[in-house]
Amino acid sequence: MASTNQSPEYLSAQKKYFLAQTDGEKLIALEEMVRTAPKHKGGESMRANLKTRYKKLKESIEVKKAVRKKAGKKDGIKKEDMQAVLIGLTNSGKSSLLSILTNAHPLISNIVFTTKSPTIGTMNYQGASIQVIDVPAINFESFDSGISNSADLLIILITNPKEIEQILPYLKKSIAKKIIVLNKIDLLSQNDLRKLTSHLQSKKYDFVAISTKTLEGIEELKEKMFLSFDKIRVYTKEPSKKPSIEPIILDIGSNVKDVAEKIRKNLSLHIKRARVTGPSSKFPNQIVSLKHILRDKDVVEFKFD
Ligand SMILES: Nc1nc2c(ncn2[C@@H]2O[C@H](COP(=O)(O)OP(=O)(O)OP(=O)(O)O)[C@@H](O)[C@H]2O)c(=O)[nH]1
Ligand SMILES: [Mg+2]
Repeated sequence: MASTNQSPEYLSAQKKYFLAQTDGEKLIALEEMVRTAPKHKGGESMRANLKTRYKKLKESIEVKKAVRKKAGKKDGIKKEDMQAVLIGLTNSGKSSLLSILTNAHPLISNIVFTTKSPTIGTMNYQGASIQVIDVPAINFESFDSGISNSADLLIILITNPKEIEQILPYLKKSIAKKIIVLNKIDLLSQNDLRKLTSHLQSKKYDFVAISTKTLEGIEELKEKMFLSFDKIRVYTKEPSKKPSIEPIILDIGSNVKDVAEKIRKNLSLHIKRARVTGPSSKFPNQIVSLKHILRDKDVVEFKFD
């Protein structure tokens, strides 16, 4: 382009183009460049080139707009009490993990950027219902940072620790807890796995090593996910009967009264006596007051009047 004589108007448009911060500004500048480009015969190819660039940019802006519009619909995703979002580069195994953790059936493929829009699944874990969302790869154009900014938990899927540095810059606005998940460990030698694990340990990451193929590490991941939401599982029982299989899920810091109220409103008014066995009790079957603060995996025995 430098070989053609250019007008001051063209040069000023070109400057605007290089200084443009957004695609929109770039498009305006390009349009000005097309308009002010030399009209003489020697400028033909340059004009054609500028027109192509203009057309391509316009198309890409339109595509991005359409994608954003669609992604905006994710605001229609009803955010559940416990929500986890799967984050990672393409092919890290996000959709594979969603299909294992939940009832959802997302598209899984080794073709890059398979997932184009969010897919939601529900993970039932020991009585807790956790919403898990599979989203497009973090560096894909339809990735919507709104979703990672509002999530409670981000599961960062990687196949190599180097990917963490690529991913974290996209998550600067996120206040969510983060669990690093090293996937595809079935493809690693014992030695490589040991090396990667000790590297992640040395960085003090909260991490789990898994394989969606062999299911190694999946139970550990589920437990970590549950614990990250700051909830507790409390099992209830009646005198001389076995504890319930399904726990009651409560916020950390909940007490005996909260358990009864969660079962049924005003039920706490009918408690004659409560006993606790578990992490919060000094000894098994400790008689406690309604204000006794419970811990994860406590068993509470109620006697009602
Ligand atoms: N060997 C092995 N392959 C896996 C594992 N997890 C996923 N894969 C494969 O990796 C490829 C990509 O998996 P996806 O789950 O589609 O990856 P993704 O992160 O959703 O990719 P995008 O949607 O493109 O962002 C597929 O061919 C999977 O079968 C694993 O643990 N071990
Ligand atoms: Mg996917």
